[in-house]
Amino acid sequence: MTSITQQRGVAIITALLIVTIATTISITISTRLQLDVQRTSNLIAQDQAYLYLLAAEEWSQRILRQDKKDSRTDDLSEPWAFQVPPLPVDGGSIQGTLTDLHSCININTLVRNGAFNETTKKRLSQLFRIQGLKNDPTQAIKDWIDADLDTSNPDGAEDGYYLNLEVPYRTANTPLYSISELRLIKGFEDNKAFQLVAPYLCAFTTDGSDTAINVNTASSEVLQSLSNDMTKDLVTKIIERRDDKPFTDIKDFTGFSKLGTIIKDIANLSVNSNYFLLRTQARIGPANKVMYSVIFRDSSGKTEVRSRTLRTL
Ligand SMILES: [Ca+2]
Ligand SMILES: [Ca+2]
Repeated sequence: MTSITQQRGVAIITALLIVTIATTISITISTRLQLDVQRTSNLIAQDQAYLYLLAAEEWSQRILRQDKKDSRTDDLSEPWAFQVPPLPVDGGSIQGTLTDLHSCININTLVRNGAFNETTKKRLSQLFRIQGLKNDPTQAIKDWIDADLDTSNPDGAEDGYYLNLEVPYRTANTPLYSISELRLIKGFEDNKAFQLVAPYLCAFTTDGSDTAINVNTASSEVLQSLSNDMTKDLVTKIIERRDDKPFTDIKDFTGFSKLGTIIKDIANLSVNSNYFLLRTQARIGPANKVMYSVIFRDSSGKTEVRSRTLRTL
């Protein structure tokens, strides 16, 4: 009897063992399957979000092309400048914002054929002064961009300066790709200085031509940088006037409130724009993608994407 009971006991334990192993195997398989399904659906959502971003890019170019047909000038009351709320799409939402890259000072225009572009130099120096920077970093920015390794006197900086830092690095000696690169340049080690001026600057490369400042879209600070004699009151007047009736050409602008006598250098000023920055964001299921595109629109209204970057600019 004892032997039969013992045998039953062994049989029950063996059966339990087999059930446990079978259960473990099936749980492992189902967990892997679930992970695979999740991974695949994440990838599909990422791809879908990217395609929505490309569609938004095309849509924005259409708006810009239409704008060229509708108007000769560009100002902030036009459809391309509207802030639209997120648009619901299948599985999520999408949002796009176009900004005029002629409303800021393109830092890369500081250097022309290896030398200072005096117009941009004056405007940048004025902007830095208005924004309360203690030292004028224009010479250091020029050295960072120009191809040579000759340090500008007295405030420039080339490899000799940067290689002696605690974490050494070399000068780029090429135009900035992103405004955040400024943080590497002498004078901007302090984040505060960068935060004070970054909203009024942009960094992109053009096909060789200088980027003009569009007086119909430029911010108060950029307008004030156009002359040492430009007062805040005058800037307010300019903005009130262009909100009421955008400037039709530069003569219209300089004729307003005797601006012609205040702004001595009217080079690189315009009332229309060629370069725009598009920021698009798509949220599809678990995917949340952000893309920045620089869109160029030529004088005939044709558009093309000059650069495209995901997540950060
Ligand atoms: Ca327009
Ligand atoms: Ca250099």
